[in-house]
Amino acid sequence: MQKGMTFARFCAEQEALAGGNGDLTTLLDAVNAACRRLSDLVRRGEMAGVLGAAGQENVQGEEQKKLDIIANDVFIESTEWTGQLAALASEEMDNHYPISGQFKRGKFLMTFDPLDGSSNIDVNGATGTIFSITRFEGEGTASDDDFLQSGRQQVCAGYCLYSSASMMVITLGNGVAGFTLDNSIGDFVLTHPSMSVPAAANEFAINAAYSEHWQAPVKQYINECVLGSDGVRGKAFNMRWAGSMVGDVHRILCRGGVFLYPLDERMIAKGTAGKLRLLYEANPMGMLMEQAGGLAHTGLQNILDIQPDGLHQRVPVIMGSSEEVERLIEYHQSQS
Ligand code: P6P
Repeated sequence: MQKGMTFARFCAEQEALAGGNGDLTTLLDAVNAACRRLSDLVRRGEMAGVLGAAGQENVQGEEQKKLDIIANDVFIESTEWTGQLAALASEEMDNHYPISGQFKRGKFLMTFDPLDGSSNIDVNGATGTIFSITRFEGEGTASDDDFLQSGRQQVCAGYCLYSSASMMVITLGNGVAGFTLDNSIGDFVLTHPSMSVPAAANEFAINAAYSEHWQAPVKQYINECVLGSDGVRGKAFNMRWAGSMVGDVHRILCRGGVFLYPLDERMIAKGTAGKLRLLYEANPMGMLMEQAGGLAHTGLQNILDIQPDGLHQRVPVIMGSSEEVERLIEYHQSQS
């Protein structure tokens, strides 16, 4: 482990390498502080009185936990003052959050999922915060439409995983690095300097409760994995499903695998294109996967190439080890 390489120093060096002037590092320092505050709240849980339902739904129609709302407020409060943001948008807010008159506006837009996997919070399961940063190309105040940029436009993407350890994982377009929260100094230190997804895998992540609704390409892929050594794959597979995209993606970045939240017949009947959201789940995780040598796809299109049409647009998600994603793409394209 490179001694003394803190998150702040890493971001400053990476931004300088990309020709930046330090503004992005100023913003990421604030994201670091937000995630450290959230790590403490998640860790203290019931002792901090933050568990349980909030008694209301978000724009997605999902039951909000108290910590969903608290995390959203902490993230805004920790970053809006930096002078680096034009606006913020989150899973928990119907529309964007403009930077108000008291704070200087900046040239970045940030979308975030303040507490991904929050249904795990009351049972002490893995949760996380996901963030994605793009440039504000407009003049004056930002609008919802300014956020509608493809994943290729991201200047930075990352997450903070709250699990047995709290870890920050980030890319500024030059590979993926992981930092572990060292509580003895109260900061994230570099522990995984260059995260890389193995091309081959023997582990898949999908919610198998919905198997009857899957479309043929996904059914074929999963059935072949389940047949293991006796089937066409000729090797055994394992399954994991964390109930938190951050938890599953982190495991895949560490040891390979493929994560699927595909389009299914239920969604088609409801007229939706998936469960996971493009701007603050699929795009940031997709950038991290590609930067780590993996792939992120819908089965028919690379996720990072999608031109968004709404803040809360949902997309099918297949991401992880390149050989597995390529096989799923082939099944989708040959059956479409
Ligand atoms: P299900 C969490 O709500 C989330 O958005 C992702 O983090 C996670 O992968 C997925 O939904 C879990 O969905 O249908 O298994 O509860």
